[in-house]
Amino acid sequence: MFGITPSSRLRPSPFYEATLAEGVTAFTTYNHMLMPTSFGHPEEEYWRIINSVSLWDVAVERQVQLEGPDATRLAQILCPRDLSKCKVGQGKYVPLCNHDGVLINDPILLKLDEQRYWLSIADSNIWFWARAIAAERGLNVKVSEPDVSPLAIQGPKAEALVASVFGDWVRELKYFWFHQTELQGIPLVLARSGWSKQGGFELYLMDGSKGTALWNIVREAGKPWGIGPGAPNPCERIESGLLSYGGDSDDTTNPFEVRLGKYIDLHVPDDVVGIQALRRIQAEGAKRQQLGVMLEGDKPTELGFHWHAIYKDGHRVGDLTNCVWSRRLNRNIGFGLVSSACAVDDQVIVHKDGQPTSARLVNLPFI
Ligand code: THG
Repeated sequence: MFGITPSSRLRPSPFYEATLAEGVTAFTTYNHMLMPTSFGHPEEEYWRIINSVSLWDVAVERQVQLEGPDATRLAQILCPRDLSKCKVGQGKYVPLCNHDGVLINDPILLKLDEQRYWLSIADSNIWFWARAIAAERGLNVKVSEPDVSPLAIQGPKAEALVASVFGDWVRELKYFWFHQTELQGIPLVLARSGWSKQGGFELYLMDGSKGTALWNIVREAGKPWGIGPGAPNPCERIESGLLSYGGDSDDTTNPFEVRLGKYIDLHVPDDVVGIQALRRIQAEGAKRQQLGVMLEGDKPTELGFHWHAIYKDGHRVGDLTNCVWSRRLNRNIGFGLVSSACAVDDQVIVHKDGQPTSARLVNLPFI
């Protein structure tokens, strides 16, 4: 389509050379970096995640490190989820909100030490945010972005592969928990996590010069299980009901609207950013909700990646925030951000360029 002009603002992933060698055919931008999205075989790449094991360059999930005497204080001030029982070695999914209770990121928080945390962020600048909040609150904490780059191993065969490389102890690792370890001298954090519901692990590479080496070790070890290159998959994640921050949310979306209310603890201290607004929103009841949308018709439709208006009984009730052809359901499916007055089984109309398509609201996840 077009080229990309290199610049020092476009930061390279340590796995860039390895993905080029694998034949990467498309990238997206995320956190001022390029993330591979396709290796030219979409169908094969999808079934690899569902049936075997897939290797993803997700170095774009940058780590915002909080370190120092007030790191725990800052982590809690930034996160409207109770972190008081979070243990070293544990990770937690945390919706970050601004002062109005609007979702501004949905990272995984990793507690590395009593005084050191990583926020493994989605696509928005939390480094600026954390520094500003720390400075305004007069906290003694260093906020930085260390040389850390996640490599995801996802799919039902991921555990067997990772156990063959690191040992059987990985089978005991609980969801989002992690261990600092190394592989042939390559320092890394190994976590059970990843943006799919097919199971898997993430290796947080802690030496950016070793990206190709790490990729090749995992690639070689994965051969018996049919490993191949892949990327976070829009079809799998929509079938599985995983949220894409910035894709399924806008600058007014709060966590209650997009099924993240279970990660909000309203009893956290009053100085947690956004908690007062979240208490108010919860008391008043969220005005929108996220439901599945199943479109009529059994042929893939090109709805693209823009939001599309949803109507019910002639009134606009919300938006279809994404839409994809489900290879397992043989239907076009997506997420609707719709009025709280809507309900599962409602018949609705999705409008695209004036073209109406009938659809039904359903529970999430689809599968
Ligand atoms: N890997 C790493 N960091 C990340 C992502 C990642 N940061 C940004 C983004 N992706 C975070 N988004 C999610 C969202 C959901 C989940 C994982 C990453 C997830 N959710 C489960 C669910 O919703 O069912 C379980 C959550 C729970 O109950 O605690 O797994 O991919 N490093």
